[in-house]
Amino acid sequence: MVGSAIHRKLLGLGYTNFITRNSSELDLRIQETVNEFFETERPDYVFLAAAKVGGIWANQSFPADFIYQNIVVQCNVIHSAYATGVKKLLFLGSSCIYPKLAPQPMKEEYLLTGLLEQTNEPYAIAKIAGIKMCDAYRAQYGCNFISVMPTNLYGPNDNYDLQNAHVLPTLIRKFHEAKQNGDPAVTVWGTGTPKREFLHADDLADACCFLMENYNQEGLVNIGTGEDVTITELALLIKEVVGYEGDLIYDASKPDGTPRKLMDVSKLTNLGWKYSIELKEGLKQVYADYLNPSSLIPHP
Ligand code: GFB
Repeated sequence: MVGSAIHRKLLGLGYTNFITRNSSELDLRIQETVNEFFETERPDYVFLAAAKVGGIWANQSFPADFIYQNIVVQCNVIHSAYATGVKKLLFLGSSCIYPKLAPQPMKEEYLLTGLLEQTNEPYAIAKIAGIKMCDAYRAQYGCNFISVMPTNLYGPNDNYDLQNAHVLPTLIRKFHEAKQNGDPAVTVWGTGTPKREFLHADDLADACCFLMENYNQEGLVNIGTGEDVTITELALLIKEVVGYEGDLIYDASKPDGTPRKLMDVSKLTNLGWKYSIELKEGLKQVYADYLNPSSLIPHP
């Protein structure tokens, strides 16, 4: 989802000289393969969007996969980027790197000031390692490697799996299927009270290109809207967009996760960037994509 959005954005900005690989063409978990790829292709600029990602259930169910695959992919790519003289690399992290009970909204300097949320600690630790690796290569070798922390994302090419995906695409599918089947209610996990911030992948891609062109410092930059909604508010919005008439029921046996993770986006705003796709508008867009997947631009 993120890689294809960045590719679309760069095409729109007029860039033409791309080197892309999908996961079946290049397995970033294998160090030798990654070294060979960088030695042969010699990219100048790298967007490291590849990651093992998933929703709260997937993070809880596959903690070993989340910590191992993310650490090994970013180690291989960041080190090869250094070894082959990449001019600049942008590493994508996640808002879950911040402490579970961080003051809200969360500023970049809250990193490593408290305990992490249990449901995604292995993923968060991997992403924190990626930030620290970029900073270490900058400090020791002078590499221009930057880190950006997106909030919860959605957009074309999202994962709609009922069990392992994130809340927004899963609820689109649940409401759509309930409407089609005439089901009386849709099940929402947890209590519905946690708050989440949602950013469209096209806005994220726009911010990544903006930072690739304009930001050259250590540390991290939050990318978000600076606005959040409760899971119940999100569910009601999706219900409206899908046109479902039934009820919501809550499954308290499922985890809520962190109570709130709203990004403080003042660093990015001060650099001159702001999101443009409002949540309701974005939901209408992705629901249209969901209904007509052939309209999607293929993954590069
Ligand atoms: O999007 P989500 O899976 O992950 O869940 P996180 C967000 C909230 O939505 C939780 C609730 O409180 C869920 O209990 N929820 C309600 C649902 N209904 C559903 C449903 O049908 N499916 C899902 N998946 N959730 C992930 C992290 O956290 O967010 C990752 O685990 C990463 O590491 C990612 O940071 C952005 O927002 O809690």
